[in-house]
Amino acid sequence: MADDTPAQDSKLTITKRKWADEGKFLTGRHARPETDRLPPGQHLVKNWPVLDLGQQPSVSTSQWKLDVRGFVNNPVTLDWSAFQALPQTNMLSDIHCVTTWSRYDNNWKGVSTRDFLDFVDPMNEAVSVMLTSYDGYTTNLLLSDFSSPDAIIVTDWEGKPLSEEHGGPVRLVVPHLYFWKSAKWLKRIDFNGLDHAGFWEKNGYHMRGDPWAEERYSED
Ligand SMILES: Nc1nc2c(c(=O)[nH]1)N[C@H]1C(S)=C(S)[C@@H](COP(=O)(O)O)O[C@H]1N2
Ligand SMILES: [Mo]
Repeated sequence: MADDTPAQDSKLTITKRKWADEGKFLTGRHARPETDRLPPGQHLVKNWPVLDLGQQPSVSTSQWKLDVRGFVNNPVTLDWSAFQALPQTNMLSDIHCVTTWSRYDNNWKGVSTRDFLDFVDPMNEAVSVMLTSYDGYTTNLLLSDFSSPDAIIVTDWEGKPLSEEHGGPVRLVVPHLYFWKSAKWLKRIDFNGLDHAGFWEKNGYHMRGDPWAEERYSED
């Protein structure tokens, strides 16, 4: 009886089934099974809430600069036109804020962190990045998270320049982590040898912030 059934448990079958479950080789919105799309403890919103420390800096594209320092072979200061000259990418992704709202299908345009990393060329010593913003906000990310294929340094949302309240002219979007990691009004990126804590990470929040693992708060 078992003779004419396909080899359900062969190594290749198991591996391929695992890939199918994980959505391997797919990118963007369908990478996760639809049933697993909303992380635990989150609820869906249709609007886009504004959250920050209450100071929204006004930075025009002509004033805006991004300093890249630390363990990189190309420690640049990019102005708006230098940033626009980098490869431009569109991505669709979901937002998960630690305050429990999630928002699906945000259409971003900007420079993927992969293309950005190709340009600034991190050294082997770099394990983490610290992002610093024009409002004084900081947040830290492991380089392995910053370099995720769906992470993007954005200038546009839904075909329009990113509004000031949402971090324009330039913010980061790292959709696989809680949204506090996605620094608005991006000003500086330091490539560090150690993973130092940023603003919320020093104030009780988790160093990594994976929504599917509910890494909301630090252990102590
Ligand atoms: N520069 C800066 N970036 C920031 C913050 C901030 O206070 N300052 N707040 C973070 C938090 S806690 C969240 S939830 C998101 C909110 O982004 P939004 O206002 O576009 O929804 O921005 C993150 N990035
Ligand atoms: Mo947040």
